[in-house]
Amino acid sequence: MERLEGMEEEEEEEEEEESWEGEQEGGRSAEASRSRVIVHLDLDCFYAQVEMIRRPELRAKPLGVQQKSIVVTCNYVARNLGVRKLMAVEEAKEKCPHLVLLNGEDLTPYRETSYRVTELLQEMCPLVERLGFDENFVDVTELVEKRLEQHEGPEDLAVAGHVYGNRALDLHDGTHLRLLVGSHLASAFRSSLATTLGLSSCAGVASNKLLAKLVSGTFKPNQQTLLLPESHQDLLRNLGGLQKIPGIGSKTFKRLETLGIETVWHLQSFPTAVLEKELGLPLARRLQRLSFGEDDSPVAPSGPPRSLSEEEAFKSCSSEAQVKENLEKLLLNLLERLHQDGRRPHTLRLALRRGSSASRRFHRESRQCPLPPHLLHRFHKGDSNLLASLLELLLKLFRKMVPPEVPFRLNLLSVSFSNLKEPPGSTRGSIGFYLKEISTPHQEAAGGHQEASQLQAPSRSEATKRKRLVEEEEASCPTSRSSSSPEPSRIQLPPDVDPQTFSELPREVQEELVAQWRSREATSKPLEKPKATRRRRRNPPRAPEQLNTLWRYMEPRWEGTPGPPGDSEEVAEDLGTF
Ligand code: TTP
Ligand code: MG
Repeated sequence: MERLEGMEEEEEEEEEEESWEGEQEGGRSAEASRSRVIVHLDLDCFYAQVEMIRRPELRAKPLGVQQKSIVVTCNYVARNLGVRKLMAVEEAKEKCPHLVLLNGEDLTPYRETSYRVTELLQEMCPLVERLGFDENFVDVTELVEKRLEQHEGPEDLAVAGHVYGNRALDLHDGTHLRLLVGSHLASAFRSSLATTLGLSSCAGVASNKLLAKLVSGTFKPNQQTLLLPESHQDLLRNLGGLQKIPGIGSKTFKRLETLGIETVWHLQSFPTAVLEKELGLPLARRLQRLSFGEDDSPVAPSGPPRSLSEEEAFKSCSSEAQVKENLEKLLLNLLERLHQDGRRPHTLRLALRRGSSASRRFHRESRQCPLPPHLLHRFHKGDSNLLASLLELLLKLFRKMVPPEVPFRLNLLSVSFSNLKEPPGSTRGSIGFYLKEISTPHQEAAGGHQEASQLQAPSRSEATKRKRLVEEEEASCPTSRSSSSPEPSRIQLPPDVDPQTFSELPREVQEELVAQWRSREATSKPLEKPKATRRRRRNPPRAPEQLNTLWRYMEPRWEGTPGPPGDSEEVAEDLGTF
């Protein structure tokens, strides 16, 4: 990576191989993963469902959601009439002249609904990982075990939904039994999404993320499928193209094709030594494991997004005036979202994709820079010059990639704010804030700060959820451990803190809290009630969008195909001053 005057130059291959499969830390052993129960949920015709909720009179009509000249999705009424996802508008209208088309270029309603879905799932199970806008993984292993313990077996011996390949379950087999209970939980999740949010979904139940995702679309819409270990190979071999396997992107697919490997079966039976020689040991092993349906990757609970981004795809943008106009539009949306998020960005990034050359179809170039300190404190103050200053920075980044005298033709511009941090002095996102939220009713009443509705003792699931928030905060605000820190168990806790909750916190968090209380004592400043309590409770931590399997959204199937939905997950660094 080359540094240019405080900017980071970065060239990205958009369609990239995903670290789908678990070589990461925290991955479980193959033995343990066999006994897991994972549910994958995918909302039906997501954008179209959101539109039908907004306009119920359209439910029975064929409905498509249009971005530029593409129908990005359509409801199942339209699908029954031959319209397909990602069909050109022209073709969709030929298939279905009565198709109602709604513009879906403003992603706000989809994004908001998407977070509500994840939030609802998190209330039912703490281990939820978002994947894109309309998919979530839930690791229900522990819930299943608890249910089995409580009822000394499953409450209901019938599977909820389908069993892949229509296989019969053996109730003497522990794995079958756990998957059976998993199917009941999946059904409960789906019912809850339907009754609370009015959204229908499909689910897959299997022993790992890969298989749960692969099986969930077997019956659509509004259905679910359980996969028994005995059917793993059938599912994989019936997939068709290797590209259906998340983790095998088009680049890898092409490399495999040149080796004559086109199907799952080919990959499974290809001599390992040759594959290792051609692709290198890690990739070869990873691919072959995927081809056998092996995936140890844990369901990683999603935290708040690490960056917020907006992008615009177009047929052509070839003048600085157009660039400026587009950047301003993107910035306005981003500033609105930042305002809702409450954190402050420290890094600004611009990405673009040039239009013409076929060889650069998937290629984005980007530059980023740290936001200058004088701009940082102007966020969230309705500063009218902020937009102009940011625009100026973006244009400088733009000119680093496209020198003034060089003609250009772009088909995508993307702006993102990353390195998001709570503003100084904010208690909203501090770990202390979350800890205070889980204080006991008695203590809260004594403190007199909380609203009546919050004086209830938190339910177990709420407590778990909040505890997770504490952990997420900790993860995003690493603290250095001081060797001279006092033993947290020996310290005098402030009266508004529940000792039980405190004792359950990780040591680092305890130490940070102690440090906060000490400095509070030193300045004799009473703990203020966090002003944003209500908003934070309505908007729980947002999850990063997982781009790993979303590469397909970025592939410009047609000129002007819209870009990916969602916030990209990017790790940004400060790179000196701009
Ligand atoms: P999908 O889950 O692929 O599609 P879907 O939910 O509309 O339909 P299905 O019932 O088959 O699951 O994608 C989720 C949303 O993402 C979709 O509603 C529209 C959007 N999207 C894009 O913006 N670009 C794309 O290329 C695709 C495939 C989807
Ligand atoms: Mg979907």
